[in-house]
Amino acid sequence: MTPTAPRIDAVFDLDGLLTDEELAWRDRARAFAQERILPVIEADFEAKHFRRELVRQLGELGFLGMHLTGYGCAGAGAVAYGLVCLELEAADSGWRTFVSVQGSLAMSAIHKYGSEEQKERWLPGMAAGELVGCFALTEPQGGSDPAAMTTVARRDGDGWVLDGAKRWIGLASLADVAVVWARVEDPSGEFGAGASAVRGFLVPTSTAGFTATPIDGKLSMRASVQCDVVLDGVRLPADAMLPGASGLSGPFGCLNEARYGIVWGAMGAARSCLEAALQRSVSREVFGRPIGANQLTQAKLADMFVEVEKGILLALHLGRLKERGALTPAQISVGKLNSVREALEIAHQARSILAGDGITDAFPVMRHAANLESVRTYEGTDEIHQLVLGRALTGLAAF
Ligand code: TGC
Repeated sequence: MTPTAPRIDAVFDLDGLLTDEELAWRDRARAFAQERILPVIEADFEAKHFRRELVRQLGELGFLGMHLTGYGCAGAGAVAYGLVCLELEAADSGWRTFVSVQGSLAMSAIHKYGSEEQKERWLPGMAAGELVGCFALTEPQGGSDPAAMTTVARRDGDGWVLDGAKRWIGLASLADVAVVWARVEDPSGEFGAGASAVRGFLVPTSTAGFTATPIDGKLSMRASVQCDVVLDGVRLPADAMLPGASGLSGPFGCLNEARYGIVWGAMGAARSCLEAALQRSVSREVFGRPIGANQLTQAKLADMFVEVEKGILLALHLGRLKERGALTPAQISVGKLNSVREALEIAHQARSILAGDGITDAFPVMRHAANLESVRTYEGTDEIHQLVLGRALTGLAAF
């Protein structure tokens, strides 16, 4: 018998659980990943290069804000969006991150909370990939506690002046518009329930006082862009505020969308690692036979396969809940925690099967492992999601 690596998605009939439309979205994303990202990703990761020219193609394919309706967005279902995230992240987490930041964070914020004028101004161009958005929530002291935000928005005549700093803001140096979350100094209570409510502002990045500087020295997400942002006396008109968001539930509502995409996306990175390990296990011989013929290797492959399949089935279940409008933040925490934690473990197991070759760029595994360290940290660390679940289980908040 000639050893060949089987297709893992044929072992467990996932396609049978998807509609023809969902499969078509999945296939378009897989083709884009294979034709546009995979041929260049190792070089881009090495060179710390983000391929801006692909953004329009993502727009043409309908992937940007694809789960939103109207304003040039595709109006696709949550499962279709998840499948696109999975296929992009199977190539590189940086590209799934791009789609998340643009669609789930920046566009979702405008779509959920924006005025009609704000939606008309920004969303069609963002859906087409002509305009890029970013989402400025996290501050330099850390991302886990947005309630400690120090960026402020002060009234100035009819408008606003923003001062503060943000960090780890994806796409900020490429962006045309930033969704900036700031604490409004509002003693009159006119702009929020409290004296210092958190509100969102749409900041054209050409506005004086807005600067975004890419963070260098990253050993993860090297083919994408994360920035330090400084807001130094940024003057905005009165209508820059998002009218529909008051308080932290505003940005958290967008984080829910992005975390949902990660539930699927991380399983793409995991699948890529498993495929690499599986192929190598039948082609690499040690002690006179393929390493995949050894029981210890098979045990690793079986465990990796079980977690990939479980993770995708969980993502699918959450997606179906989301399509029914029944998905809760605690359920999203289960998915984000599980997908990223298991994807990292799968990457580590795959690396061990690849042995020394596993640390090279001949295989995608170390790149995925490095990227997943970022994914584990952003959009709520493992610990944050454990605390969300701890609170849901006990009724007691431990933060
Ligand atoms: P608390 O301050 O008590 O609650 C504030 C309000 O928010 C509501 N809320 C949510 N609403 C919707 N969805 C959720 N998931 C929500 N979680 C909380 C809450 O009901 C309350 O509403 P209201 O109307 O009563 O004021 O916050 P909490 O105690 O519920 O939550 C604490 C904790 C630790 C869970 C929360 O702070 C948290 O999730 N922290 C992690 C934040 C995080 O994920 N940071 C990473 C950001 S990554 C990012 O910004 C983008 S990275 C991508 C890139 O740019 O590249």
